[in-house]
Amino acid sequence: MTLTVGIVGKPSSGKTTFLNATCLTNAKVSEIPFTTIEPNKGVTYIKTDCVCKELNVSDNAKNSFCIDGFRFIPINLLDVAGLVPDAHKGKGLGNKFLNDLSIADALLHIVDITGALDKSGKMVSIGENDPYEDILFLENEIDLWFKEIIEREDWKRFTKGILSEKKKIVDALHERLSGIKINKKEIILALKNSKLETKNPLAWTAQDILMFSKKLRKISKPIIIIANKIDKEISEKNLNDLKSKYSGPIFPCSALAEQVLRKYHEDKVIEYLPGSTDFKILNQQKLSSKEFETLKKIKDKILRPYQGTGIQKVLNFATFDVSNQICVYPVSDINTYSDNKNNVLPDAFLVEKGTILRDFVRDKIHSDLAKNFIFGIDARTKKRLGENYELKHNDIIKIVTNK
Ligand SMILES: Nc1nc2c(ncn2[C@@H]2O[C@H](COP(=O)(O)OP(=O)(O)OP(=O)(O)O)[C@@H](O)[C@H]2O)c(=O)[nH]1
Ligand SMILES: [Mg+2]
Repeated sequence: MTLTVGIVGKPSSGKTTFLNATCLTNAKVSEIPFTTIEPNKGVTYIKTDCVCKELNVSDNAKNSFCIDGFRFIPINLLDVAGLVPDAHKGKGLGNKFLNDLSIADALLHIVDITGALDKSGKMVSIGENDPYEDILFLENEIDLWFKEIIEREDWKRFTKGILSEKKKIVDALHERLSGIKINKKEIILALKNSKLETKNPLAWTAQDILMFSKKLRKISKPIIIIANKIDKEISEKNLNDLKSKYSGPIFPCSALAEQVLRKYHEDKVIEYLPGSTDFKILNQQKLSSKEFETLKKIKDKILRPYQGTGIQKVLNFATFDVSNQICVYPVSDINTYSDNKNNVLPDAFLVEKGTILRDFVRDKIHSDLAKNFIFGIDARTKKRLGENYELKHNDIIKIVTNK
């Protein structure tokens, strides 16, 4: 399954702008809170050094694309309605729409770093809202969403059922949580992290259930913090304030700047590769002096000091660092690195670190092929790889079957 990243945050923080900028979609954006109600979906690309550089070949990418030696591999993005404090009690749009995020592997929290929006997304004077509080309330709402799914107001009945049917707690929880893309490994780890492995589920207190929900949420839907609207005057100061309160990684970002750059690139006015710290003007005549000034400002105030608009950086972080993905290139010919139609390095797949060759063939190549699978060959070393071989980042592999 393709990696899916969900976009969350309070109303008007810039979630849809982020989606539109990176997926080149046209979903509705406005400064009025709760513009988005139904989720918006898009496809975007993570950027990684392509193996074509190392092999010194020119490639013919098919399931992805390759520009200047960078391979861009698709992932899914999902933008949902804004979340406000006490959404779990029905405030704002409530939290029913969180179910839209069930398939997400990680969450991007778009924080309005200008501090000019209150918790419900209404405009207030600049700096009046503390972005740190936004981080806290949003995390809490997501954790409570997990808690609701886990206990469903019938914890006693649920746990009694486990005991009488002699089901294991892991299996019972897995059944309950299967709808939000959670596996048994994650449940076992969350039980361990909340020190509830050996405690009788019947005796779990409300505090225990909440602790377990928090640990499981952290493991299965980790939240990455984005300080959006970094283009505004006040943002740098607010970012530094936030860094002094919040110790985790924070990605400064301007969704708006990315959108402007991508639009001019599409129109062939500039050449801009997502994730770059610069762009090239191709056709200055098409730019009014005001537009030229805007682009100059983006370069001087965002691209240079922040090393890009922040969007590509955070997508890569969500994919490689948080979701532990690696990149694998299957080929048919180990000498030319091509498929059977002479396409060189046609496909690049993202798989989770720790994936073994047999599962890769079944899930990414073809489930039928997996039945006839005999072994793999490492195209670099020409060595045979067994079905339990653990894939490594940038492996180039031929799959050998008995058909
Ligand atoms: N200056 C600046 N404005 C931005 C940026 N990103 C979004 N905005 C503005 O913020 C406002 C809200 O943007 P949206 O993308 O609709 O926000 P949202 O989070 O999807 O809002 P809801 O759908 O209502 O929850 C719009 O006026 C955007 O133009 C940014 O990076 N910089
Ligand atoms: Mg929106």
